[in-house]
Amino acid sequence: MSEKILVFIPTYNERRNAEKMCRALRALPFAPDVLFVDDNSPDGTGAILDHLAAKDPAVHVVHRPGKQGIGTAHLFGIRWAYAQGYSKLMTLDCDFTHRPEYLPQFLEASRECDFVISTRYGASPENLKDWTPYRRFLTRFGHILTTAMLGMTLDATTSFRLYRLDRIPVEVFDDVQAAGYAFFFESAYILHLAGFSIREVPVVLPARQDGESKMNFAEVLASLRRFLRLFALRVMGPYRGYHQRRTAPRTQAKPTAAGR
Ligand SMILES: Nc1nc2c(ncn2[C@@H]2O[C@H](COP(=O)(O)OP(=O)(O)OP(=O)(O)O)[C@@H](O)[C@H]2O)c(=O)[nH]1
Ligand SMILES: [Mg+2]
Repeated sequence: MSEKILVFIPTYNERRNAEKMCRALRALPFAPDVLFVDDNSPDGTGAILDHLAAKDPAVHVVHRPGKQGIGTAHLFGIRWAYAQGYSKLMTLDCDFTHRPEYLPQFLEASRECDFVISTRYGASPENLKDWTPYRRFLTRFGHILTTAMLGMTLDATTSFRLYRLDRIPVEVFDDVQAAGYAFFFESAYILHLAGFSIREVPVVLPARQDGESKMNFAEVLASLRRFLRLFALRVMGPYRGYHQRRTAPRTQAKPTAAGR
């Protein structure tokens, strides 16, 4: 079966990155279709994206009326990709911390698994060296919580990933509730619990190239609350997620060692 590949990017105030990112993605050897979901960015990113979509039919833009959170944007992108019949969905940020040059490696890794996730912990020790100490601390703290509270070694807080939509049923994503940045570790946890096979691709992450971070203190608190909730569900009893609603056990694609 031929692959139908989509790259999804949420945008909020990415005026200086959007066009460059779109060009970099379309220049990849497999020339993926691209979907942007813009939350009515005050800096005019939406108009730039409309211009790009008007020039290239493989570029799609969805506008939402206001800032609704990075998690709901990703869920929207995932459901949109299923509805349009894509077999693989790659997701990344618009700020060039996630370099499009890695995507062919993701594609290669996806041949043997259901879900590919980047990891900042297997690459060079120089990784994250451009980041501010605060941002580096948040990322490392998130990783400590992922390991200690969810029992996963995956770099679960990253959005730099690939989902095999041809192998993951869309209902899996019904269990993801987080609207903000917690979407990333919650969705990774659900995929991990459900036994989907996961491969990790080591990446080096430079700091954001232009514009400002949207990761604020409210997002940090919301993530902490979600970590606690998932931890409570984990220790108090079976987590009633997709993996328990399944009627038949999965036979294809055995889970790999990654993240177990
Ligand atoms: N549509 C939409 N996009 C968002 C929202 N919040 C963040 N984004 C986008 O999501 C991606 C990640 O946001 P960032 O601000 O880079 O968050 P981060 O990667 O944690 O922070 P830095 O890279 O350190 O700046 C970027 O492409 C943002 O423009 C949102 O509420 N809605
Ligand atoms: Mg970023």
